[in-house]
Amino acid sequence: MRIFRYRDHSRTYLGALTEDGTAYRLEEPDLMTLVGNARKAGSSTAEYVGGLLPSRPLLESPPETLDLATPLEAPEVWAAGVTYQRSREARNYEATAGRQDADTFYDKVYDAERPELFMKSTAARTVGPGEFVCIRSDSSWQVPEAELGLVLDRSGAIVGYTAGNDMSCRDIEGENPLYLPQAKIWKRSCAIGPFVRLAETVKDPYALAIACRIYRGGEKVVDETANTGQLKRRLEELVGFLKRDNELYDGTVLLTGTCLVPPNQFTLASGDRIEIEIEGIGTLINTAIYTHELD
Ligand code: DO4
Ligand code: MG
Repeated sequence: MRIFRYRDHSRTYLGALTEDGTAYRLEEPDLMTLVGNARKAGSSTAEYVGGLLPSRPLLESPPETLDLATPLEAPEVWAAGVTYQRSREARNYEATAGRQDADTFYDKVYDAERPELFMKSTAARTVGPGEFVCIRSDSSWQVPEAELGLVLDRSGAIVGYTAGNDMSCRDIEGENPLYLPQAKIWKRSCAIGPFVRLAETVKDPYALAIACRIYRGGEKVVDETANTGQLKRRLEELVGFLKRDNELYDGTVLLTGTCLVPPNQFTLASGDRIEIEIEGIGTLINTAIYTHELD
């Protein structure tokens, strides 16, 4: 069972997509309300939503043809870093001018007990499917990072999974790790969606294929694939560190790190179409433009 949101005549609606591809409009305002109602009824969210569907209107068109929004308004998006060997290699490359033999803090964090976790985005900076993501005007080495996103409640329980894009500036981060917030956070530097697959309907979150495709002028210029099976850490481990002495809000999203890095010579250009696909969860599509091109 997957949950999504879409706009229609200046209203935003919640929708549910069943395993057989049938979509329904829901009356509830948001995902976390469904989760709360299901708990009160003593059932899983998927069972609870399944029970609602016979009385809810069927959507004639497939969700992909609707004006999709973020699947939830995540108050905060956090992100984990260097959780895959591929990310460790890429971070070392940008920080050491290509010398792969250096023992960097990226090597250390990959093996350390404490993971790298950072604040990635707020609701106002996070965009949904079909919206523009932005590239910075002061970076000449920018990439999308395709990541599995965990949707959490305030206790840190994983209520669902979504696709996320942790837009990143490799040159700014490579110049000095203290620049990380500038390499990671700016206007529209994060995208999530289009679906949240309810956690209880995902058989194995460590066996999901992830793909990142980038098209320029209609031509595919990046085509990378990986699998969440390559994740170095357990999901509960990442959430456990995020919760420590911290306050989580219902609907917080934790991006779990990237396993896909475009070739080193690649940088995003205005007009690039980015597709991030996670098996069983969905495909997040955004076009990159400079912030000054927005209006
Ligand atoms: O160390 C910087 C962040 C790395 C990151 O965002 C990732 O591995 O996905
Ligand atoms: Mg990342």
